[in-house]
Amino acid sequence: MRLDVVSIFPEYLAPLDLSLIGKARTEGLLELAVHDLRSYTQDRHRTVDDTPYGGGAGMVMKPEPWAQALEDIAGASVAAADGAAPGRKPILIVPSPAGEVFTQRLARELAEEDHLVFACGRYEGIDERVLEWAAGQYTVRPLSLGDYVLNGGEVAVLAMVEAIGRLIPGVVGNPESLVEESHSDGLLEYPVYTKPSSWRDREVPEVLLSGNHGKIAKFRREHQLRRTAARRPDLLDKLDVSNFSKTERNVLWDLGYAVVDGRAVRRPGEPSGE
Ligand code: JF8
Repeated sequence: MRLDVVSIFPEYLAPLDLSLIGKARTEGLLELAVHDLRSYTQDRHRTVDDTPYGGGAGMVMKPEPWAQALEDIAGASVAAADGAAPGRKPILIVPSPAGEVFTQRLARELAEEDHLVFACGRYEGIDERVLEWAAGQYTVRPLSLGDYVLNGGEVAVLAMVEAIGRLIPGVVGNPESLVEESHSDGLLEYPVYTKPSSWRDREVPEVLLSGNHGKIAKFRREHQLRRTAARRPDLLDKLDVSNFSKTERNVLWDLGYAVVDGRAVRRPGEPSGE
């Protein structure tokens, strides 16, 4: 996979050279280039922003430096294909608080692509016409990390590249952890413990020391359900529980849920909590 990131703060993307992504890169699983948007300006002051039409606070990123950068990067993508079967358009990911929410499902989809380009905005964002124009050469995806406000796209790109990169075969050290992850799809993870078994008067749950793998699996499943009900009831509401076992349905019942038409629904008057 090829990744290009465009930013006015290329140093901000330095962590991508470290971590597991850095390793994947040196092993040739992933190609990454970070581009300074200012290198695509034409004026003496290397201007990337201007005042907003219609008024209002802050500045907006000018369209032309973006067009120069995105043309250059899409052109290099076509050249790299070098007459090979015409593939898919590269994906242009534009981090924005006004984007579709970036989820694990999206990370899995994007991990299948050949070429992702990330456009990091700053200030009040990028002139909207850039996104319209770029749709000629790219599949444009405005994406949000979540419902809170950052100062620019760089931190969002760090998170997205890590989430996508670790799904590329060979990038994660232990592929078993990916299998386990996809198993527990839609629920929070169970609590984990390590040595010592007794620490500051707190004991590791006895069942985890028992060596009884059936009981351990049941304990972990129960705690996944408890945590999810307590911390993320929105996830339980969306879950397809039609294939849940009697044991799992009993845990849901204890948590104040009944199973109706394959969905977990709150029983009236039942308190919630882990
Ligand atoms: C930005 C450019 C974001 N979840 C998120 N909150 N805020 C942002 C974000 C992204 C880009 C820019 N300000 C200027 C905020 C994402 N993704």
